[in-house]
This record gives sequence, C-alpha cells and structure tokens, in this order.
Amino acid sequence: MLGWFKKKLGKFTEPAPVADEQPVRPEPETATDAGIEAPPPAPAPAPAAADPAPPPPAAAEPVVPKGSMLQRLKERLTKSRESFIERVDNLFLGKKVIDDDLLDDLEEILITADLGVTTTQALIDSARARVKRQELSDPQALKSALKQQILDYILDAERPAELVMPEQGPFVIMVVGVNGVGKTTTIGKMAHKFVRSGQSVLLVAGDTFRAAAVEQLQIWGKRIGVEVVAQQTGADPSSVVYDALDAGRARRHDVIIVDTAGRLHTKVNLMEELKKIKRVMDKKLPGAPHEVMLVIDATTGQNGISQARLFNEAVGLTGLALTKLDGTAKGGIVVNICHEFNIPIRFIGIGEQMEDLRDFDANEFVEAFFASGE
Ligand SMILES: Nc1nc2c(ncn2[C@@H]2O[C@H](COP(=O)(O)OP(=O)(O)OP(=O)(O)O)[C@@H](O)[C@H]2O)c(=O)[nH]1
Ligand SMILES: [Mg+2]
Repeated sequence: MLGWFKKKLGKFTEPAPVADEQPVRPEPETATDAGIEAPPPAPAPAPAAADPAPPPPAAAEPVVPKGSMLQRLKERLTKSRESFIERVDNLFLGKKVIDDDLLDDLEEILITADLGVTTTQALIDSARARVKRQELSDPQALKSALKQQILDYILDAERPAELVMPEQGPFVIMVVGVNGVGKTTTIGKMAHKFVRSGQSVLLVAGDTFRAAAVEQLQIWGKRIGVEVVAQQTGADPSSVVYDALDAGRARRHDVIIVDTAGRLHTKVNLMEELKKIKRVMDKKLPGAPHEVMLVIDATTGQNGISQARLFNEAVGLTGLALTKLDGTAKGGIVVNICHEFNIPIRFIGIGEQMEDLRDFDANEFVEAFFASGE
C-alpha cells in the first residue's frame, strides 16, 4: 500500500492488508441526501452512509493471502480480459505464421481496447520490425513480445515516479480532474490508506463551486476519522487552501490532501483557478504541492488522454489515479497513458469499496491484462 509514498518516507509502517471492508456507497449529492443530521429520504438508501463508521483498527482486520490480490485484480479486469486478450487469443488460434493480415487484425484489437493510435502504432511497428529480423517466429512469441513491450512502456512511465518529499512539514497532494471522475472518492480512499499507515491526514475542501462538494468531503472525513478544512460554498478556493496549509502545519499533519473543482477541462477559467491554487500553495509552503495528482475515469477512453494533456500543461502533473477500471472493457487506457506521458500511475480504482483503490503495480497489471480467462 502506498508503495510510492512509503519509498520516500522512512517512518512509514506497512498496514495489514484488508480482505473486505464495508462497501462505500456512491457519494450522495448533499449532506441532507446522505441522512446526515436529517431523517433519511424515502425510499431510504443503504443505511451505511447515514452513520459512517470509522474504519476498524488494522490489527482486527483479516489478512488476505498475497496471491489473492492478483486474483482480485484479474476478476475486476474481467471485462478488459474478455475484450482484449480473448480477442487476441482467438485471432492467434491455429495460426502458425505472423503475416500482414494478422498484424492488421491485431492492430484493430489494440485500438479498440483503448491503447490509442500512437501507442498501437508503436507496438505494431516494433512487432513488424522484429518479424522482419526473424526474431519472432510464431504468434505465441508475438504475444510474449507484446506483453513485454507493454510492460516496458508502463515501467518507463514509472521511472520518474520519485517524489520530492519535503524536508520538514506536511506532504501536500493536490488532486485535480474533470467533474465526476472520482476525485473526492479517491481522496477519501487515499486518506484512509494514509490513516491506516499511521499518518495524520488533513483534507481540504478546495472545491467550493458545487453546492454538495464540501459536504461530500466532510462525509468522507467523518467516515475515516480525519479533519476537514472547509469554508462555505462560493469561497475563494485559494484562500481556503491558504488557511488550510497554515492549519496543517500548525497541527503537524503528515499529509494534506486538497480536493479541487472539476469543471470541464475545456473551460480556461478552471485551469487559471488551479494555477492560482498551486501558486498560493508554493507561496505558503515553498515546494508545495509535492504531488499534483490527476484523476482520470478509465471509462472515458481517449478523453482521458486529452484531459491528461491539458491538466499537465496547466499545472504540471506528477501522478495519476485511474478510476472505474472495473467499469470498462478497455483497460488499454493504462498502456496508452503510460506510453503517451511520462507520468506514473499511482493508483487504480477497481470498484467502489474502500479497498478498491489499489497501488498501481505494473507487473500485476500486465499479468492481469494478459491473463487468459479461466
Ligand atoms: N465503479 C467505480 N466507481 C467509482 C470509482 N471511483 C469513483 N467512483 C464513483 O464515481 C462517482 C463520482 O465520484 P466523485 O468522487 O464524486 O467524483 P468527483 O471527481 O469528485 O466529481 P466532482 O466533485 O463533481 O468533480 C461516485 O459515484 C463514485 O462512487 C471506481 O474506481 N469504480
Ligand atoms: Mg468531488
């Protein structure tokens, strides 16, 4: 858990892995909808959100055998597997040689699996060159080469994953992304991981545009037992952040996670707002934010790529979280993003349960992506 963070922070302690925590309901629109300080609406949703229980202590949590983590990822990526690897296997079935037709069909499969034109082209060109050099004799060898090449792309993107940790003071994470991608949910899950690892966390409600945004973060704060700094809806997000960094430093929090608004990325004013927030952070706490994390919804396919480009130009991304991989048949977006950008994927979201925010592991992902259905 939080391997990318742990590497840098010596005092980090590994929490016990969790088997099954309480499912986390999709975030309600308003605190009232959630039943907080108000009777639950009828028909009443699952009662869990009305009284968010703090997570159980790590020691009481059941331990999952290591192998089952990979199994779980495989299960969650079933849709990706069916559309991608099963199609590849069907294509290769009974084929003895690699010819142009086979490569053309493979190209189509890769594109429809959301690997994108540029990444697909690079993979096919490399395969073609190796066939020409007679390095790949049969389709099974091609499949292995493809797997290796994809792993290399992902590992390449992980190389700049080193974090610049502050010498002293809190580690500040600014979370950005268009609306609905899962920023607030990811922040809640991520904060939970930090808490379980013994870090003291402060959440900052930097999304002051949308009426329910502050309440949504506060619900998460209650659920996982962490403090949330917020002002009223409509407040200047930069001033919320300015005050929050003061509070975070004064109260000696280890980690400060800032939620931001997610208006459409095509609207220039959001980008200007985010730039301003970032500037304010650096002014208040030189070097902050130490991580600018873009959340991308994997089901949006190529849109995710253009979002990454625009946000990267505006605020300089240092990490990515890819959510809703459980809801797409196109896990190839992971490969595409890693190939197009040298920005490491920190987390993948593979469901709505608390534990479904997973440290991204290149090897684990590629194994799951290439695992044949059983
Ligand atoms: N299936 C699935 N759903 C997810 C995942 N991550 C988030 N969600 C759901 O996506 C929806 C939107 O999540 P939010 O966290 O509110 O998204 P946001 O980016 O903060 O949205 P705005 O505040 O409107 O910009 C919620 O219903 C979440 O439960 C995931 O990994 N898998
Ligand atoms: Mg939000």
